[in-house]
Amino acid sequence: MKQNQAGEVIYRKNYTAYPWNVMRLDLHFDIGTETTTVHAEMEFQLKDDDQGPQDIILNGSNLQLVSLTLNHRTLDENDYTVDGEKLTISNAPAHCVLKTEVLIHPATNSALEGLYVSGEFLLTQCEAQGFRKITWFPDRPDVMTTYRVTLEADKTDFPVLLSNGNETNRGDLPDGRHWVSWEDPFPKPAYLFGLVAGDLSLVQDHFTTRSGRVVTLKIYVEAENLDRCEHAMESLINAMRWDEDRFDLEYDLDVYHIIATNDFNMGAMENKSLNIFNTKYVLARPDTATDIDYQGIEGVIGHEYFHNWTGNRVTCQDWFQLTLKEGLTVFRDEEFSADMQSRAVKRIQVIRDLRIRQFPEDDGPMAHPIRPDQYVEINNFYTATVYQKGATIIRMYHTLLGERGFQKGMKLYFERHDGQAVSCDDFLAAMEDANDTNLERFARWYSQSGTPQATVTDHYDAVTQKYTLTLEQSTPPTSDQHEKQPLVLPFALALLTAAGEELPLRLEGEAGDAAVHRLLIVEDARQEFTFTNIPEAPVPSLFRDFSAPVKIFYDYSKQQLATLIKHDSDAYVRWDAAQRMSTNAILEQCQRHADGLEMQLDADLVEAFRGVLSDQQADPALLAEAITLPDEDYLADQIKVVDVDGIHAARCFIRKGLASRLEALFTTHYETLDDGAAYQKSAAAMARRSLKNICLSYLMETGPGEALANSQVESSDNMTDTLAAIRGLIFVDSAQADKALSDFESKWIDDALVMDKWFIMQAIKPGPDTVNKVRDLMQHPAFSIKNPNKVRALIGVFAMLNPTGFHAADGSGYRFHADRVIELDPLNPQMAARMAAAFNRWKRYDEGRMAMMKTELQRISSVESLSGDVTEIVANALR
Ligand code: 0A1
Ligand code: ZN
Repeated sequence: MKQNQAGEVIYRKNYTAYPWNVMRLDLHFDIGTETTTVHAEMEFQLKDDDQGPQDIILNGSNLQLVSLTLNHRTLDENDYTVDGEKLTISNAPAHCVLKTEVLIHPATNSALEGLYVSGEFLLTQCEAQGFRKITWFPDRPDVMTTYRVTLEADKTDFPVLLSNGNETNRGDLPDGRHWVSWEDPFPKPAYLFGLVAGDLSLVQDHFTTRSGRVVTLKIYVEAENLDRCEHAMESLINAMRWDEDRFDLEYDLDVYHIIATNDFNMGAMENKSLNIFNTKYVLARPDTATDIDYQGIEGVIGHEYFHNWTGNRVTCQDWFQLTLKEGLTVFRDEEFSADMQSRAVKRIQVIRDLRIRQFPEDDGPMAHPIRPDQYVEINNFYTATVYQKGATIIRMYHTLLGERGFQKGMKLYFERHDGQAVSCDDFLAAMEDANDTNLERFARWYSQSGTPQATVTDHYDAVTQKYTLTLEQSTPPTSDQHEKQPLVLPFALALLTAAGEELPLRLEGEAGDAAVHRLLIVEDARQEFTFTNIPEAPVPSLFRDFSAPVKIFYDYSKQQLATLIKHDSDAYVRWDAAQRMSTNAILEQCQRHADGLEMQLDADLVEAFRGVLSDQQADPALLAEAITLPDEDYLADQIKVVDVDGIHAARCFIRKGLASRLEALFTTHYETLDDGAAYQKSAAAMARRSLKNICLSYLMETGPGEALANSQVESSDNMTDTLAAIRGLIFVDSAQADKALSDFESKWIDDALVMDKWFIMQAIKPGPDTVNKVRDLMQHPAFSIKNPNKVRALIGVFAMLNPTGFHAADGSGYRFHADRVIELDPLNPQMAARMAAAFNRWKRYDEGRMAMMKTELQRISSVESLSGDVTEIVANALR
């Protein structure tokens, strides 16, 4: 039975503590691929033992119950009831030991939740509610206990047997079998349980913590991937050191495992000392992984490692508090990446990601606060809102309190709550108390959904030399919430002269030294700030470093934007100014396209880009960001009714125009950066590749591009350059594209991760014909609908990153995609729900497309025994 098929809504306000303490859990697994036998022994102690005997309620899903004993007495059906996913044992004494035996079937588990098979091994995924697919247990994060686990299996098929904590013993058994036992001394919730059994190869290193603990680091992969673990190991060691240096946090066990699997619904999972990773976030070699992949690995390895404190040592009281661990841990991994790479570039990537992925959530049918108030299926709430917006809320604490104040708050949080399951309120209270401050208003960020709009207007009085900025904030109603309140906005700003000088900022009535960069705190719906001694009408540099996650409205002139692009010392503001200028230019042409007028190239944009490309001082990676045009979905978000083809046409027109007007500059850069030097992993080398390849992408629009791309395919010694060149050839429909693709295919046919890239390159190609290509590719031997990476690469990319394909006017993209959601649902409801979300914003399109998308949503919703996961997404979309 699927989770919550009944569509029951769970409310945060109904939280009640579990009445029992679980004193310990002993598990014994008799491992088999077809059938695994699970023995569990748990000791219960009633929290309030003044009461008489009470019921024990346990969760279980798809378990074949063999036996149940309570204090050595075998229970029969008069002693317990099973109702759906709940097992109730009536009138258990205040202290008791419950033993269960169940059978589970890994080989037929295609949902990849609970115990399942991947290649030559078995593994588990328990977050959020997968432990109930393994054995009967109170599967909720506030029930924490210590685990002792014994794994027994055939020694040839399952030489490696792993679980959480330290290995305590092992031995051989008759008939070629063996066993290994594990003990995790740290009490943990069931969602952090992990088990791995099978034939895996090992890469090993060690890290000595500041206090002298020698930690063995083990990365387990399939044998053919042994030469692709170096970067992951280095990232892990860097993460361990960084957490000591920056957060004063040390690792707490003698061993740390990472296991890489091709079959995983998400990126990775932080099981205590037994992290399980999607191979995408472990395996890398210069010829198989791009620079983005390398950065992703560093970030995700960091993320899972940092969970050891923010998530594992202190965990969540209930799933509504998910952002307590996720927002905080994303903030930590962002800071880690910023400290390892270029802070400015990382910041821009994070902001772009938030705008592209999270802002649309606020504007769609699944809008929710970072701490939701209700859900049907918790798996649908592993969202950009909980993760990425959650991280921006943590960043705002950091901005308001400063690094020192923030770290004081963290310290108090751990002092108070180590070993506990707590709520976001506890985190906020620790920040307040450590800093002796009141964050009551700030707490609204946890309960209010939606993207606030900050509208800035200004007035300059040349006579008094006063400059007044007025900031008005409001949050538009969202699908889940109509009334909105003003929020606390950290408002970082500077004022620039037309020549780009930063002016000293003194508010009316202030004396003393004046800083050129100020952090103001906005709390009300409308606030005015008057600055004195301002010698000329300034250019405002607003929400520097994106100090609050808001949509910023200020009516910049082109001249002002040009000043910011050229001179602002804040990388985000510079980048944002360039994005604004490009966005305006593209949307203007989109309008002309709609009006049947000829499109025109904006001369100011050309000059601004020329300026950027002529900057000799700047980090090449920042230049690359600045000249990357906003993507089509972001552009679509800026207009009322999405004009899919108009946006595509206008963006292509501007790209082409820029390419031809600035061909000489692009060429010079390309030639300088394409220096024939051997691949290097450094941040500087990555920065150079990023600028080189964005230049190549422009040059593809003009004469020399094709030849350059062809020779880049030939000479490349790394995947970043290879992919950039092939993608370029595909986009311009080069006669060489097919050959490049088929050479790539023959070379990498046996490599699952690299073949994902091959699928992506084809699924992302703009235009209404791509749907047919995607349909054909589903028959390719390297594709499997059961594998989430393949589904994301081919189906997900087509539906979410290919607007002119998915939204083809004849509805073929929609029909194809709805068929895939329906096909996936019985196999893997979590993945099906993620795919179904492609239709979420159907109401933003023209009537024809709206009607077709609605039809597809209705078709999905009418499928018999549709999972709770997909039902929640589709029902919300149709509401
Ligand atoms: N806690 C993990 C994310 C995760 C969530 C659910 C999963 O399976 C359904 C797997 C991983 C993280 O934040 O990395
Ligand atoms: Zn996480």
